[in-house]
Amino acid sequence: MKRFVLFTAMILFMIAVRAQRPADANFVEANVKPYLLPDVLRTSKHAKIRNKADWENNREQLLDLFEENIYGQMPKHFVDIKFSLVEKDELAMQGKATMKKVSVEVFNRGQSVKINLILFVPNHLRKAAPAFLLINNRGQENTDPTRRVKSGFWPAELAIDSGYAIAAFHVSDAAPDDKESFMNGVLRLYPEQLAAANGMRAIGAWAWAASRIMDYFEQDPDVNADQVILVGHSRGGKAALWAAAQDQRFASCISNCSGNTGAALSRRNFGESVKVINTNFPHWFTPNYKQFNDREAELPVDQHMLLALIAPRPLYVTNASEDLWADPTGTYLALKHAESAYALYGLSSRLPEQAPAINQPILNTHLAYHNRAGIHDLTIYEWRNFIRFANFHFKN
Ligand code: GTR
Repeated sequence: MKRFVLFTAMILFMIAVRAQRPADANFVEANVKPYLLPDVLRTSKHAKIRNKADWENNREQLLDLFEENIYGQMPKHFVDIKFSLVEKDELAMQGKATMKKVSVEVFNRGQSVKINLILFVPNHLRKAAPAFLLINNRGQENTDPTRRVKSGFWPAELAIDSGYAIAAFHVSDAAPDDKESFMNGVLRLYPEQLAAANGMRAIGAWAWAASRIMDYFEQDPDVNADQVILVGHSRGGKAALWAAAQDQRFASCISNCSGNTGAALSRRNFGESVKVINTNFPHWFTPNYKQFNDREAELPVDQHMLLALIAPRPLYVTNASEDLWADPTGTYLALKHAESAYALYGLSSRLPEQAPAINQPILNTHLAYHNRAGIHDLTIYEWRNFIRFANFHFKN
């Protein structure tokens, strides 16, 4: 009986996954049509960006283009924010770590929303710890505060042993990942967004929540708020990029297998397309984005410019070799095309012309990359490399 239920569930899951992948999606490199990317070093008025000052002057305009057309507005104002320590265990992980559960409650318009943070900090460090913050888009069990469940998605012990704090919040606190109920979170504080064609939606709300966790870190002496590395997988990786592009307090960003409207170029139209993502997940992006279904070339931006907005901070994007849906080649190219923004800060790139071989990470640089052998996932392989990357930037 149990087996039958499991088998049926698997078949239903496979049908659901298939349903999202239209027959006309392109998975053949030779079928990618020629495309022209907007130049990272030109303003929307086509003025040349020559140096760091020009770039920084144009930052807001570039962010506005992403807001207006893709991710929606990012409300900055709220009436109050309250941090409450809900639980603390100074002897977590056999005494190696201190576990804190913190509720971050934000008030606006007579409403409040609570983002629940789970945080482990290493006990052996005598100073504030650099920290990984994961935007958790999978099951809550992946970030089990009791550590009875251990998961490669968020290997807290590995981070602690390596001298990092590790934290997570669940996307459902900020915006349920569902087209009927996504508004039951952050958007209760900003109901006007729902009526706006450039209004915030779920991915924007997750990114907004990451910034509120940053507000908390800024006043927790156990965490080094100048060394917070924001991590997201897939849809969480899209939100991580958007959050880090907006909020320069994030010292670094890691976007894992984030694919379409994450780290992959939209104009290649390889794997998932803008139309497919807007159809399957209408609650992720702003209504304006739907105008670009089958019209990627008309977007005033492409995703390499979102990556460029992270400059000069260390950025790491990844792929998995079997995850063609997320377009590994288009992801690598987006990273390559972000190089010119980093160069304005005197940061030369170590990325070769062609993507590196599978399982050959490029780590000790501001633009890091790997393509792991296997399927769409966030695994211990990723985290071992994330820690090497973080050691290079924050421990040297
Ligand atoms: C897929 C979606 C992708 C990616 C992924 C995930 O169904 O098409 O854009 O976000 O979900 O979040 O795992």
